[in-house]
Amino acid sequence: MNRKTCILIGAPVDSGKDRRGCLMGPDAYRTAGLGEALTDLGHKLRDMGNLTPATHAPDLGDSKLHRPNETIGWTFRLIRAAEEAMSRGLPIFLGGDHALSLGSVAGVANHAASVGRPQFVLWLDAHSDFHTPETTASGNLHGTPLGYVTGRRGFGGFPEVRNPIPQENICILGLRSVDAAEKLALQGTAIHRHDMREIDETGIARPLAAFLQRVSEAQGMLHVSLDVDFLDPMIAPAVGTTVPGGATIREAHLVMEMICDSGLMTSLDLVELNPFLDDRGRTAQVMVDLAASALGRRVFDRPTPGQQ
Ligand code: HAR
Ligand code: MN
Ligand code: MN
Ligand code: MN
Repeated sequence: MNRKTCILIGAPVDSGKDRRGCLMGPDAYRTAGLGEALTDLGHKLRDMGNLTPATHAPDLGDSKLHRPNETIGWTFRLIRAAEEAMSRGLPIFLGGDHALSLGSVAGVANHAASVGRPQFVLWLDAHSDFHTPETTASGNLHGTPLGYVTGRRGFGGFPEVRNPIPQENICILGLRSVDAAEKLALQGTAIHRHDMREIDETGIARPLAAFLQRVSEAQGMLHVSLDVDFLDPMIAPAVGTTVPGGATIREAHLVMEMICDSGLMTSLDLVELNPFLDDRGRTAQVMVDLAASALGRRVFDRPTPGQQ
């Protein structure tokens, strides 16, 4: 893989849900050796430290949403951070909960538009995160980033999405927990989505290879958003929303290795790690190892199915 400048952007977003702890994520990734793993692979590293949200109105607890104003502050800040980092290297957003992706994805899409390339998004998650502030039953905005970046209505107070991601440019892998309202909304979309049943039946390589092929043909930019709960809770317990039946270590590394082989990834989110729930750091370590696979480490040194 060619050498990159990896830009670590700590985004200790903890406002996207009730349960606290994701704010410790960026430092857990650093402690688990993310920086060293990337420099060992020959990449250049810049660590921007941990960001803080833009100035925002106080959250007074008078909304059905959990801390909307803090999330709005984070979204403003992260859009700008993403735009700036994209012209200098490959940003890796260290979450923080998945509400950070309202900003990271909207920001990288602005950059892609500025260079005249289409933006694609690979969403690795048990959940579809396609709610809007109007449809969410939980009030947890970490369930809304794909709704926001595709330009769904109902995000009053948030930055305007200047470059919505076209639905057909999104692929979700790993689904196994989708709310009724989201399911209904997704049914009318062109978002590519593959649940664990399909992955069990066909393998994870087939839908991923088809998606990467489309990104490549369109000469697109590829943002990868890796939610800890994409993984099975037995290998990745440090997440507030565990759902049994997730990806195995082997499936997850294959996804990352195929992304690496494609040479297409231009930005990455590592989200939803809650170190408070971890078991001697092993979830942080798995996430670091997966990021390393996406950036050139060969864990299982064998040809990728479908590319032999
Ligand atoms: N769909 C549920 C909700 O909106 C759960 C969302 C959970 N999201 C995450 N990120 N953990 O994927 O509340
Ligand atoms: Mn998510
Ligand atoms: Mn999830
Ligand atoms: Mn395995």
